[in-house]
Amino acid sequence: MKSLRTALGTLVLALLTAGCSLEGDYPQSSVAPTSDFALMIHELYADIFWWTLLILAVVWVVLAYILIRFRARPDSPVPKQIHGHMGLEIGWTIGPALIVVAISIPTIQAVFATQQGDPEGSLVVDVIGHQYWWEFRYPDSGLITANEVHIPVDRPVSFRISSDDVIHSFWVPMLGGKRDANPMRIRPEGEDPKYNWIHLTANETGTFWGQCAEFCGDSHSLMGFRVVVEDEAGFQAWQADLATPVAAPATAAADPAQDTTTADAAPAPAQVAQVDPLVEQGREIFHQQTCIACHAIAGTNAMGEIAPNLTLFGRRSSLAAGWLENTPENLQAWIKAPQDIKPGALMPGVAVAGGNWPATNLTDDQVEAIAAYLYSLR
Ligand code: HEC
Ligand SMILES: [Cu+2]
Repeated sequence: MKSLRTALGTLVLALLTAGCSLEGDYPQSSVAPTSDFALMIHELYADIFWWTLLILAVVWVVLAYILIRFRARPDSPVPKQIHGHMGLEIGWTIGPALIVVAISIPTIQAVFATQQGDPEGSLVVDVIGHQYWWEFRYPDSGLITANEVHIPVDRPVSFRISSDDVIHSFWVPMLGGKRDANPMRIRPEGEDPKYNWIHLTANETGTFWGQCAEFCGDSHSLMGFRVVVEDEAGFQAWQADLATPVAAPATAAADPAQDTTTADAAPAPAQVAQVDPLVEQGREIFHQQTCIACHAIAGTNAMGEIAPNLTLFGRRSSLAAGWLENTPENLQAWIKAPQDIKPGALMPGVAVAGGNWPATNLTDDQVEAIAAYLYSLR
């Protein structure tokens, strides 16, 4: 009786926790496909799941029958021994082998289908893994961004995946993946670069979360990114904005609260005549600091190529490769002490050296101004 109660309690607990995990917003769900690629894998998974469940049900019914029908009764004789029964031995070897073959056929088909070449007219996006952030390049337009990549809905996209240091793995659970990012982009003279590819067509707009899925160092688990799937017009507008040097004209930092409400709806940069002195001050400091040795902002003297490109940075929803919400406060904390937020981050802080550059020794006021400036890049 006691064990029955324990068993029931465990079952209720299991159902409760399972129930909880089905509610709410799970941006890294791998059972909510939003692209042809993800759907193909999901269908394969679901098919195998239901067949497995059917097999399980058959096994349980047979097991229950045997347990009850042949249970030991008082004075029952020793049952007939069937050790080495030829028919049974062959049956339960061939049965599972057939099941494995049945599973492998659609699996191998899916493996080949997801390895198909570059579909005609697809948008190629270079995905380059770095410790611990993601770079995205559009070879057609020459545009570069980081940690938040935009793609159009209903149009084939080919992610060309590689790495600049160690092995990473590109994974956007709802869109598809995962594929290793290998450091084979830059090859010795005479050898071709090697890439892994993911070809997919997103069929829903929205922001999808991605994550590095291959252990790559201290902050591997903090190496996320976002994929923003937009309609064609929104995507074109975003690309046009990225191509226009946004830092050159004095863009006023409007009220941040107001900015967040309009950021998604109105992609055009706010052309406000009024100038925020804090932003101007931050602009001046940033462009005189070591920041520009590593970071680039289109149209300015910041042309570093070894750190996330900060063009339109203020529009990103996340900071530090998908790890923090992009707010002026978080931005200040990051500029002050990146390693406190991401162990091993290759960027110097106010008091600690990083990425082979000495500590910046910036004052709190300077950091606040730089944060205001970066946040105004929208
Ligand atoms: C040695 C090169 C280097 C220097 C100098 C440097 N950074 Fe960075 N920065 C990085 C790297 C690398 C990252 C990515 C860190 C990560 O996410 O792991 C980064 C990330 C950032 C990010 C977050 C970008 C994103 O998309 O999440 C901001 C903002 C930033 N740096 C601002 C600054 C500012 C401001 C300065 C100057 C005070 C500066 N950086 C100086 C290398 C550098
Ligand atoms: Cu990683």
